[in-house]
Amino acid sequence: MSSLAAIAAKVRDGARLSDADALFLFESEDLLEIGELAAYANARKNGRRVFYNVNRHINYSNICANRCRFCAFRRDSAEAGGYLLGLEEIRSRAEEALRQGATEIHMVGGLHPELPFPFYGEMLRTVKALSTDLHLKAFTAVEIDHFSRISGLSVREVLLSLRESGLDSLPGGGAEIFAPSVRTEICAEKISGDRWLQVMEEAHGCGLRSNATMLYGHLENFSDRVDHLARLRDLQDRTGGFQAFIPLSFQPGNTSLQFGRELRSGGVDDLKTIAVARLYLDNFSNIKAYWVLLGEKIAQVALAFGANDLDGTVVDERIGHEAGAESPRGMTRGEILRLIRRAGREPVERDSLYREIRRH
Ligand code: V47
Repeated sequence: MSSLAAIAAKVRDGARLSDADALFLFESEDLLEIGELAAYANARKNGRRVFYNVNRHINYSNICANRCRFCAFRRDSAEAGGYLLGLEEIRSRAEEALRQGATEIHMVGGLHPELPFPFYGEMLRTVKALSTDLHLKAFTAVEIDHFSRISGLSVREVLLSLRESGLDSLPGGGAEIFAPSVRTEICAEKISGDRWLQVMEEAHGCGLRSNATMLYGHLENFSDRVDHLARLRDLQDRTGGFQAFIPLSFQPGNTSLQFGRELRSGGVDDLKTIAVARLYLDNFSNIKAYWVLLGEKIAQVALAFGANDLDGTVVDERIGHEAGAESPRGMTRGEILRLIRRAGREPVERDSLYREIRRH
């Protein structure tokens, strides 16, 4: 039987929490105590340091063959507002990012029904040609699976080919919720949770690091969240290839999952989810408070609930904002530093592999 006292004892002893413990925490209303435990677990790993990076998102296309119900970003090929960025445009956005001190480009897009596989390698080479120091974190496991299907290559061959072209790591998107009963409701056409995990395992096996996400606050229940975290912890035990876990707070605007605004998760759930992730995912060093979806204020408070990473400057976020996210589309380095300092923490600029670039 789980109890907060028994869980607290495990945390103090550095013992692993069970699935039942995680469920107990999600169901508990003792937000502050859970937060304090998570802050303790985080401090043991990361002290008072909070990571951020200088990055830029480039969404090369919003045209997507899938029809995920939580997504306000996707368009059909012929639909108004559908776009595909040309290589020149991608180059010029990456160049601008470099001028602004970016060390990372985060590049993802929809499953474009017409683009051939070689286009994606060319995209990477175009950006990498600007600077070999610029880290390319590109393509979710969902895109990698798509490339494998359109090229006839295995997932491993796709990953090796993209790495040749400049791919440095994979972002954590596309995980959504692994539980099949919810997954078929919210993103029926998308690859299964098992397949997402398989692609990540292959990536880690090729020496590519990646992140992991969980989209929460829609139709899933707490058991679905625990199932999701359990599968991530299990894979991380086997590969150690995940760098950060990022809970993604569902934004209902302009989606077909919006039944009014009542599906927005709320600050208490956001903070609890960060805290439970920190406590349960004992083999993840970094829990990211993604300010774009949390909003700056909750993201800042999340630093006292177990998060140690605020993501980056981002610059031109689209996926969350199309769905009604109320945060700015980007933040300056100065704004991020202010958020971290006013939380009483020590900002550390990191590179994409979580090496320190500078302490402030
Ligand atoms: O996979 C889509 C999510 C993800 C909505 O790895 C939505 O460093 C909320 O994965 N409300 C893409 N979320 C974003 C992502 C990400 C972001 C920042 C950093 C990293 C990283 C990864 O966005 C999608 C999906 O799960 N998403 N629609 C929505 N309405």
